[in-house]
Amino acid sequence: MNEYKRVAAIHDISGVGRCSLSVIIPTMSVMGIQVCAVPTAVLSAHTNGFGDVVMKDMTEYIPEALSHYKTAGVGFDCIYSGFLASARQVSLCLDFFSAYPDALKIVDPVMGDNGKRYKTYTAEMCECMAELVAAADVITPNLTEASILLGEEYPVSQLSLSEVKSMLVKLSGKGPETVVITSVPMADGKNSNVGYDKKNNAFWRVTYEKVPKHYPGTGDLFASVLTGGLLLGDSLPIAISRATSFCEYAIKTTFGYGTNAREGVMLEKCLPLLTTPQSFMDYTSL
Ligand code: PXL
Repeated sequence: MNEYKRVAAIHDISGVGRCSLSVIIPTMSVMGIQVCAVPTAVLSAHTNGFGDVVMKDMTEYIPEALSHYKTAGVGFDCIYSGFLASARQVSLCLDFFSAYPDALKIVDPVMGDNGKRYKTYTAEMCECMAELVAAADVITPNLTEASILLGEEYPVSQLSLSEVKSMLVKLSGKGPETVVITSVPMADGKNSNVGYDKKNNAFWRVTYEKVPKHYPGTGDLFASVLTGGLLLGDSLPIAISRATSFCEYAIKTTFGYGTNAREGVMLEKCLPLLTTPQSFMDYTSL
């Protein structure tokens, strides 16, 4: 038994721009969760606004790290995968899942945003991501990633309740018990993060106010707080509510300062909120 919940976070580390492990480690740490980084790539910056970034692929490192953890008897309560640097890394994540069958398996199928694939994601990698999704307990795609996984066009208009429910059910049909889709513009004009719990056939929605600026890394922030919440015992709607509320706070704090969006959200200023006791009940059942 670990004194603190321990998570293996299989994600990249981007030096500049506040995303991936640079966000995941501090966020989950202040929530009282130990994060063990398994870097999939090391980048000078994220790929959204800094031009030609330097990227070193860490594919060869991952199986050696896993082998070491097995030899050393290191256990994990959760395996959380995110940005991958090669198609082979999908099977390496699956090896982590197999090595820790009791761990909660969270897959953030990082592939794109705003209707577009990230520069480093090939069509082959997107196809392989479906295999990882099939093995997950929980997945957290944004609307772009949900569309890629379903082989559908990115929706050009706002979504009705039944369209959103249908996407959630189709995604869970690929394997995961729990699906959370983020950044969904809905037909009533409210932007929402929506969740589905297949076992209880329950649908949840948490709305938020959007600002006219897009900050990279907020999907990683959302998945970190959601994962942290679930590991600390939150129900699904409360975890979605906690993650939505913190992302909204971080985005609005940052927006007020007018900083360049490529720098991501001002996490340093916002993290203390996660250490204070708060109540979350900002969800509706659909
Ligand atoms: O936040 C997602 C993400 C993660 N890792 C890298 C990225 C991005 C989004 O741009 O570029 C390297």
